[in-house]
Amino acid sequence: MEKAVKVLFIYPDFLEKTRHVKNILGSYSEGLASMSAVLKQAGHNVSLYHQTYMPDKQEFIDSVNKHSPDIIGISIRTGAFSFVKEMIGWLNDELPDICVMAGMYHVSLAPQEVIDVEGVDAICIGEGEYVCLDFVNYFAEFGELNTKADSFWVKDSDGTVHKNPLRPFITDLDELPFPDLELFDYTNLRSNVEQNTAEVIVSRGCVYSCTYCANAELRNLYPNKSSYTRFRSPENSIKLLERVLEKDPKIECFSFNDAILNVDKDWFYEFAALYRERIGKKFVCNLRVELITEEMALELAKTGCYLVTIGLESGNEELRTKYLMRTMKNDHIIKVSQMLRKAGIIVNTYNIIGLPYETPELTLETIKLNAQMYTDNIVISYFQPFPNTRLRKIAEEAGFIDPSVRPNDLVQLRMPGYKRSDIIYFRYSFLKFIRKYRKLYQSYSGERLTLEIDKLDRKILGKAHPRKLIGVFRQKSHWLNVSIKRTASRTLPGVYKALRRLRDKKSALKRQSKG
Ligand code: B12
Ligand code: SF4
Repeated sequence: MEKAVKVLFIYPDFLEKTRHVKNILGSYSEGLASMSAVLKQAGHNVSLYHQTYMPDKQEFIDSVNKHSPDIIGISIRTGAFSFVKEMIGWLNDELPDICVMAGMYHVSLAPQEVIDVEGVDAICIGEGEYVCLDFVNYFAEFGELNTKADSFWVKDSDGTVHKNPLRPFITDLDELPFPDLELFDYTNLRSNVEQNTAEVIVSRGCVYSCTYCANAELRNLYPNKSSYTRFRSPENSIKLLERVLEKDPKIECFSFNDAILNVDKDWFYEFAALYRERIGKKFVCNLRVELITEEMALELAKTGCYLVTIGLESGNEELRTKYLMRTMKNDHIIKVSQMLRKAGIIVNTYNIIGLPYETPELTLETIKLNAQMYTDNIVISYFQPFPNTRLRKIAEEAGFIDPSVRPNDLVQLRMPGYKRSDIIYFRYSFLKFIRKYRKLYQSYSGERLTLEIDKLDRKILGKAHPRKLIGVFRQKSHWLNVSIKRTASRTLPGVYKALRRLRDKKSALKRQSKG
């Protein structure tokens, strides 16, 4: 290698709704930390511009200049694309000689859209570590961009784009160095500060093919896709966690960001035994209902798992099977939730609202399924038709994608059966309605239960109900609440954490008393 290259990663870590909020702490990105480790190992200089809000032009250019980079690498998720385009425009105006490369999901799924942006010199499709290293090494040696770099599309000086094939993904994750925790202001990441929790990931990929998920489509880009789901070995995973604890000894909990932590049962049991022996901290993870048995629930609890998140997405079996490619049955989902709660584990669900062909009646089914599961926490997302996903194509074919809708409008589809204002109303009433239906399931049974449920359905769906007005009000009070919590967690972190612990304890007691 001729000389060390200075690579500056830019991580737009803010959402449309928080782009002006300056007191938010940032989140961890395993992708950037992992690429940084590989580049640093080869002797390059890597730094990070971690953006927790959208800067103005001057602040942006000043921040970039502080690092005096040779290459800028921008991470682009779909929701950040419009902001990134603006920033690349600023680079193009003020610092046109710096090479700009981009990577991450939006780049992999909509490469043409990204390479077409004036000022983008190269894009990386799929996994970045070693292909990016080769790209940077070439730059170090020849002082120019390698137009033949694997997994890269590279623009040359006359604007021609060289599109190179994808290199197969890394099959043995143990070969990767541990992620570079020095890249971030690690101990000041949001989850570290607010919950003494470290975000970690010990696998890549997923075996399932949910139609809305960018992960499922990414697999299809690879020549070696049949082995797309990979884990670090149990021993290597434990070493990674030990490393994290050395870096931030006040960590009390791990949050596994892996798609599904127990997808390989043998791996999971071996890992769990080592975890109990050498880590012994609480943890939270994502699981698929099909893979949870009573034995697994007990093993999870014994190992320190106190919260599990399972994807429901929709409570309607037909919509789930036909459009989302998720074939689990509601009865089974309820049974699994009981097993987890019986083992003392908090049940969290992922829910999507505004899916293609969804109607207010179907959203009520999702709400009722949560009520029957006695979920303790929920995550609700508006449906986002990510580029190149199967569900986007379904929405396009149905005519639900209206080109006049702004890319950052939270409600993306326009469907005759579900008004935008109703989607917002249900989004902000979701939790309230779960509680209402849950009360009914607790208080009544048989015919009386059916009658009471019908009554509540009719009230919510009735024409006279001022849903639009209530939706706007609940949306505003939700964000006020979030902002108060955010301020409290910053100004009185001790009190904030103590209150959270108390809340968790209370809900654990509640779960135990209900069995
Ligand atoms: C962990 C995770 C999070 C974490 C961390 C986010 C992060 N930026 O890493 C948290 C909880 C903060 C999060 C939040 C959100 N997430 Co998220 N998240 C994931 C998850 C489960 C795993 C990502 C991961 O760590 N992969 C492993 C690492 C190693 O891979 P990687 O990050 O992709 O990086 C590799 C390549 O992409 C590439 N690369 C990445 N960046 C760059 C940059 C350059 C210059 C180059 C060359 C290469 C390169 O090289 C890396 C190393 O191989 C994925 C789903 C999944 N199972 O993959 C969703 C996913 C990425 N999230 C998604 C979304 C939508 C969100 C939210 C918008 C949700 C919300 N409404 O709040 C927010 C966005 C906040 C944010 N700051 O990004 C979508 C993104 C879809 C898209 N088309 O962009 C995904 C794909 C899930 C989905 N719904 O399909 N998320
Ligand atoms: S199980 Fe989760 S990560 Fe896997 S394809 Fe479905 S949504 Fe994506």
